[in-house]
Amino acid sequence: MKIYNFLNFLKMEVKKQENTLNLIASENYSSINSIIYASSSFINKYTEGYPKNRYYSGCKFFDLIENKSIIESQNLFNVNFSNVQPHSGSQANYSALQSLININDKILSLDLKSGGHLTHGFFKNFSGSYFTIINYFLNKNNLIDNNIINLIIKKEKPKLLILGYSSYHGDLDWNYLRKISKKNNCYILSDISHISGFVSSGIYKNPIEFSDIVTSTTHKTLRGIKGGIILSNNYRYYKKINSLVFPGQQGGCISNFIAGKFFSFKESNNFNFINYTKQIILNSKIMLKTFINRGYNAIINNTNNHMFLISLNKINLNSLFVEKYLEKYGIMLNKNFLPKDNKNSINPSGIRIGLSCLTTRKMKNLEIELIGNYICDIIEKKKNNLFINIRILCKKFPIYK
Ligand code: DSN
Repeated sequence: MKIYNFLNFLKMEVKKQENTLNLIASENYSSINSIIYASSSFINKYTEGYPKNRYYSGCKFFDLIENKSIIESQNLFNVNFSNVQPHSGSQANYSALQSLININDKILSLDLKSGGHLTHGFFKNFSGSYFTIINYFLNKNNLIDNNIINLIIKKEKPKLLILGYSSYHGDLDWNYLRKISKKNNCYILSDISHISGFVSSGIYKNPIEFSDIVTSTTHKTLRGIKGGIILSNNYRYYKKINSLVFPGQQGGCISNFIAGKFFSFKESNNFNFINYTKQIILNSKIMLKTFINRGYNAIINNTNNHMFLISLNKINLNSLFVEKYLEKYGIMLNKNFLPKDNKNSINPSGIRIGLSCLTTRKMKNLEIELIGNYICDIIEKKKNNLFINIRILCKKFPIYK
């Protein structure tokens, strides 16, 4: 029997990450400091409860860390209350939804194929089984349309509207949607998992102003350690959120990851991070333009965030093949549903492209355009000698120096 050496797995993963151009929109690279905190001795500590109110002894140093993490996240998002304990974005949504509404209440959310998320009402997810879900869809220009949402809210009277998406690269009028929701006694939960880096850096208007609760992951454009957070300005919701996270849903929090989150909140709160997030959007626009110039169809011909969707329908390419074929060359992206997609999730009609990782590697205009053309050349089978060019590029722009 072959004996595997665990250290080799680790080395192979590190090598793969360094040698791969990563365009997966939900990923990014945490900083070394956040990783050091996340793998610190807090890993050994059980910390059920909240600061100064724990179910185990010996939490006094972790209390300091969790308090710091809470304060850093509150400063970063300019919000009164924050819970930093959710293990993930999904768990943040689980607790947030139940803080605002009751089982079987009606939720209005964007359909999954149009860019929504599993936790926004997919029938196999807790959200789809605990609540009554009605969906809104994109308009004929593949944009979120205030009038469509307005009409559904008036007709269906949902208790809660979910805003914030997994694969939508258009704009959203939070202000208007808040007004119509308020008029119809409908709460707003904003899931900013994908765009929280743009919110924290002030490039986007802060949805906390227009939402009852905001949830986010901490590891996408925010560039932190993997996990979730829940934010609110309302003390009553905050109390409910806390008890729904612990003991409602989770036992002990992942103490070491909360230490890692603390460091990443701190690192995101400075001028360099603002420039970094601006560059992500610029890179995203450049890459999208490269695809359009090469004759590809985008779902929307512009992007205001870190990602965009490309349709493979017209060029008759199979997204599963494209994903796997590019991986052989050292390029990672993911196959993705397109609005009104009639294919299945194993082989949907599009690909999703995200620019956070390449921007973290400090790549700019020249490299981004080059990589966009490489991708087109590879999938069109125009060139088969690009493997070495990709390796050289990766070497020139290491993730960790
Ligand atoms: N699947 C991830 C995303 O792309 O949004 C998060 O769950």
